[in-house]
Amino acid sequence: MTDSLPGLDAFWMPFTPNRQFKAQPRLVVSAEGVSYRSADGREVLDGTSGLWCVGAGHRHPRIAEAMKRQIDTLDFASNFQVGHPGAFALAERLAAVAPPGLDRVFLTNSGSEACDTAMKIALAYWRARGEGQRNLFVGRERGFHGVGFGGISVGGMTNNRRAFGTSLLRSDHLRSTWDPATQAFVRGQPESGAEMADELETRIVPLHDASSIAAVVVEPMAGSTGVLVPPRGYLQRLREICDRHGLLLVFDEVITGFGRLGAMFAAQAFGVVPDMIVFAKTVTNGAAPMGGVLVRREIHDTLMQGPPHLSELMHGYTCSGHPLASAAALSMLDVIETEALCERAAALAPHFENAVHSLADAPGVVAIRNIGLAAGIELAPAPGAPGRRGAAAQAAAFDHGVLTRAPGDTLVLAPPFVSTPAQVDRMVEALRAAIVATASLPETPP
Ligand code: PXG
Ligand code: PLP
Repeated sequence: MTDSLPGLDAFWMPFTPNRQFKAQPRLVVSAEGVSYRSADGREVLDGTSGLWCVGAGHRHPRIAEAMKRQIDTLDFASNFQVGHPGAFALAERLAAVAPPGLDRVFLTNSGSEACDTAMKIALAYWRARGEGQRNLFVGRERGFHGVGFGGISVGGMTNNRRAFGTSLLRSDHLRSTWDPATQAFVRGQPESGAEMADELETRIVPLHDASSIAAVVVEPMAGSTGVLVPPRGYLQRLREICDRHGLLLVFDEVITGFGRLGAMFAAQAFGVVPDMIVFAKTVTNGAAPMGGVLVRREIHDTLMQGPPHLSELMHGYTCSGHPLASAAALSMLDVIETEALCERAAALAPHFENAVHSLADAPGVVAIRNIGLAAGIELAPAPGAPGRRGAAAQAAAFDHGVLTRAPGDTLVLAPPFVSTPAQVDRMVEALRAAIVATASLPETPP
């Protein structure tokens, strides 16, 4: 198998230390259920659900069948001025499973496009209402909203902004909800900390004035910065403050959407309804690229104006609502329903919680966070080299047969919803082995 692999030089890999990877490549060549097969023939458990996408497990037969049927019927049609039934059917299904009121759907090809789309809808909405001065976005430190210029403006990951810094939109940021002093080994939602939301009302609104704020954009649970779980009541408090000051609230559910927290959306898991929900990833089980925005009907209706022969919103992507992605998403929604995937995720969560918290005594573990089927195990950094231990532990876990993610020195585990308790245990054992193996790294990187 290895002999037939291509050269590695030309592909500039996304969000990857390219030189290090190409010196020691980790390639997977096939997948089934919760496992990959590596190029050297080993089984590797997918502890990331394919970067938070593959909740139903890899190569789900129903999704594969739907996509095969679709490509043999209508391979492609754009949705610019013509349309195909799949995108309409999908939007209708999504509206039916969304929180009440969010029943208009804009489709994109990624979470990044979906974040930028939500931000553009917010700007257009306020202009349509004669409040075009509302152009400041409020995000949160350690928030990730993709890599578009909107997303990095409202995002709070400094490394993602630094190299591009001068062209960003106006933004301000709430503090992150992570408080190591009180939350280090809390299981699930921290009981205290809801008051962290008050900063929106006590600092940000007075500083900028509500009349300049277009929207507040947050992940209900910050995923890519290592699983930061909102304190109980925090999101409710954000909603109340937004209501008091007339601000739009956008939940970025690219990671939490479609079952990760044991409900279709985090909005439902936490009982807080935002004005827009951004989604991607699990909507197609990763089988085709797709993202989108669920929009409160009043926002949509406000924009349905202007001359009838002109687009109401000058925005869209060639592949918005692509037939193959629409077919994949429609069958994923069937699978979520018929296989009760949200319920399965919820049922597996307590076992998962116990398993990840069993790592508390592993060397150098300084915090463990979890909710639903997401967990972050934070390691003490190697002296003077933040991120190096995380990267080494991620590589070691792969050698021990589990794919994990390492933002900084945190190992993230996010198993497919269809994992068995035994598979979760194997994932956690491999993490323990990786944590032990990297407890003291040699001075010079190998
Ligand atoms: N919003 C959120 C909350 C995300 O998690 C995006 C937007 C962007 O989606 P696209 O489809 O444009 O990648 C994401 C993406 C990680 C990791 O290591 C997570 C993401 C991307 C890359 C790595 O957890 N999430
Ligand atoms: N650049 C050019 C030259 C294009 O013609 C288009 C779309 O037609 C785009 C960029 C945008 O591509 P997409 O619609 O796939 O986002």
